[in-house]
Amino acid sequence: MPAPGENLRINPDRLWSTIHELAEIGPGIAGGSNRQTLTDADAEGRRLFQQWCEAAGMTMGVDKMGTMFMTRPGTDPDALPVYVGSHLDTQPTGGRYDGVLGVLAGLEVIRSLNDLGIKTKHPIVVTNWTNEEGARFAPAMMASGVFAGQFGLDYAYGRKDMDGKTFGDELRRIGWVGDEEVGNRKMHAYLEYHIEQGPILEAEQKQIGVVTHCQGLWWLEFTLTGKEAHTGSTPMTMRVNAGLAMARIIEMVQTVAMDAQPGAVGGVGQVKFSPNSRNVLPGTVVFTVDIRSPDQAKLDGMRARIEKEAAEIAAALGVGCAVEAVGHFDPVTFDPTLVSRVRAAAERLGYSHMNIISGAGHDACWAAKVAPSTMIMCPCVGGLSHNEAENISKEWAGAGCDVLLHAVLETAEISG
Ligand code: HGY
Ligand code: MN
Ligand code: MN
Repeated sequence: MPAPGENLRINPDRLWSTIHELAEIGPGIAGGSNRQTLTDADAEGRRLFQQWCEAAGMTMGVDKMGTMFMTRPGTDPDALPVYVGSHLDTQPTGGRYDGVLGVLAGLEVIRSLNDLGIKTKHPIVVTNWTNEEGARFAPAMMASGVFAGQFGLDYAYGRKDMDGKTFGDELRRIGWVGDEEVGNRKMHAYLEYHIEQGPILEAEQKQIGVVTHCQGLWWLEFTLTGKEAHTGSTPMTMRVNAGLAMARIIEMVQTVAMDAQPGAVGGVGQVKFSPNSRNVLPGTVVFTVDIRSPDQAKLDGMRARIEKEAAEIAAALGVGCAVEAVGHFDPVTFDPTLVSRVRAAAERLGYSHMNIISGAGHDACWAAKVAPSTMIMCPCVGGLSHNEAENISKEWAGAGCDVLLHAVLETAEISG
């Protein structure tokens, strides 16, 4: 199968304007996005994406996790589709590009193929996975996880947000429960284009990240039980201080991650005090420890040490300690054939590139369980993400989308 010509490129202006039109839906307070999964803003963004795809001649399928599959037919109806995609849901203080770039780059590939009058043997399906972020409902990459058989549908439907609302009720409320069984679709291949969300590509002045692996992850949710008491009149020797235990555990997580260098991270992003009153010692503290490493043994060793030492810290303070793994995937190796196609496309198009391991988790990590999968990355300014100031250039966005076009065409096979 001849590779597409180096002059085959997408329309970067259209990609860029489409990204910023979607950003008008669920705007953040500082220029980014707040389009959390299963909110009204998420529903509005879904409808706009559906309109754009149907205008480009695609038809929509939706599964019982609300994942959107937008199909451009191939010339061989029996050929398994090539899937491209990412996610349209965002963090509460997210940027405009995390996830969105990959979904709308998939749409741009279809729009460009339509402009160029190119048909492919395999159908192409542009995918918007529900709840990639896991910010409102843990775990992250939830819908792609159910699709890959990692979580059951009932488990996913029962997950609750901080206000006690369930995933299932919220999906029904926004009217996006599809009729397809989750995971019935078979993929010829899956490709995901995403911002790096780290500083390496920009620092190395490379336009394209050829993603060979993704680091593994554990999300450990701790529930510490202390004794609610007056912060003023309770003597220090009479306190059962769950807040103090949390602080010591977070300090320990930092030590464990530093001891595991290089190639490990650990931290806490979300804490809930109850009753969360400024002059009441907390009765309960719930927080999630996020640890990651590309090295399986290192990742599991960190988990074991954190759970052991957290129990010791809590016991020394008389604080109850329970832990539940609410998110996990092992380090991922992406498909070597697809990785080579991405690298060859960057080379052919004249874009600087380097191999990279993804620091963030992505739906591609679960897709890799059921189909040959890989990722393409573009730099982001200062490596900043999960922050409203997340920023990329139109040139960076367009370069990665050109590479996606070429890798998809080689995989879906041009047929006229
Ligand atoms: O947590 C992650 O790595 C992804 O952004 N959900
Ligand atoms: Mn993402
Ligand atoms: Mn994200």
